Amino acid sequence: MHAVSQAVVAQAPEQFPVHSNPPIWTVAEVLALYDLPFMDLIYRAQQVHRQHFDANAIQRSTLLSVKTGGCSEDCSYCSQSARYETDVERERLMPIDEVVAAAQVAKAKGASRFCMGAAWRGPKDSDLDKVLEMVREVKALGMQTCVTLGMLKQGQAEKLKEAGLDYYNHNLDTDKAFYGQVIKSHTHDDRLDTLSQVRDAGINVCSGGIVGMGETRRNRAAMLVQLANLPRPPESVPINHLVPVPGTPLGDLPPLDPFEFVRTIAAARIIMPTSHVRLSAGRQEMSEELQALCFLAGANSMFYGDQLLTTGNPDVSRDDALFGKLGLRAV
Ligand code: SAM
Ligand code: DTB
Ligand code: SF4
Repeated sequence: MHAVSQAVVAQAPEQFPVHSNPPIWTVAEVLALYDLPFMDLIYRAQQVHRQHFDANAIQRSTLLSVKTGGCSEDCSYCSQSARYETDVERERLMPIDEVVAAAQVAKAKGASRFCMGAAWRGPKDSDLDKVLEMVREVKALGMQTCVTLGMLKQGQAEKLKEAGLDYYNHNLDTDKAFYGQVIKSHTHDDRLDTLSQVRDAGINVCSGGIVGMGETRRNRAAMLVQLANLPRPPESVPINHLVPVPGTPLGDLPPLDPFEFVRTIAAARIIMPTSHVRLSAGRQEMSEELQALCFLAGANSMFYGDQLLTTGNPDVSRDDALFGKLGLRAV
């Protein structure tokens, strides 16, 4: 059975049927969560959240783009695809000492994890060797390490594990049924294949998606179901709001209704009760009140640092002030 509190079962038993263990979620069940009155949904998400986490603790990761732009892939949202005219300049793989210096700054500011991103379809073995060195050196600073390098070939995940990598980020990005409308150069199954290589190598899985790309609520629910029903749910689930980037095909999309965004966080929290749910891209465009609602809905991780990969993130001073106002603790 799903981790449903007795109180909620008593309120709406027909919506939350009994399941075998481990739970397999259906899209209909997750749509039923989305359909709950907002207050009931948030209450339920808080109950689940508090069963598994300290509700006042937020994990903070800092991102660094170690290889920017010029990517071969056709992802309609991405500033770094070589197929679109955006303001992002193509850069070479960053020297290791610069990466380590950035990680030291992130650690001093209070990030527990350092996530290095590369605009690749996947790493060449020669590039991977340099990333392995970055992982070793960042790990030696006492930080958790994460990389996001695209699709992996056989054997690459094992090398990352040997270097001490803690997390590999590889997002499903959207529902399998909507995937081909947004990403044209690889498939949802390709993404799943890399995720299973990462899992098999014993690396923690970080996988989530983007909302606000013109998908339907059903697509959002289906994406969450595809994540929750992986052989093991990801340890970390980033929920990104699309950052519309001028020059990309999705560059002028209007934002998703904020309550729909919060509902997505709450649904993720309920169906992946032991995962960290990360309030990810799009936070710069959110009010403090909306971010607080996301934390109330069960988000317990965020990107911390003035930059994401190529777009902005709230200044650390603003985030520190928000943590102070809400009594949140960084972990
Ligand atoms: N190239 C690798 C890959 O695609 O997995 C790693 C880097 S890629 C930029 C990492 C993730 O950033 C994407 O999977 C997507 O979820 C997110 N992302 C990229 N551009 C975004 C945007 N404009 N708004 C929100 N999220 C975005
Ligand atoms: C994730 O889910 N979001 C991060 C991280 N994983 C790599 C990236 C967000 C990128 C936002 C657009 C940009 O800055 O280029
Ligand atoms: Fe390349 Fe990743 Fe951007 Fe797609 S999301 S274009 S694979 S950097």
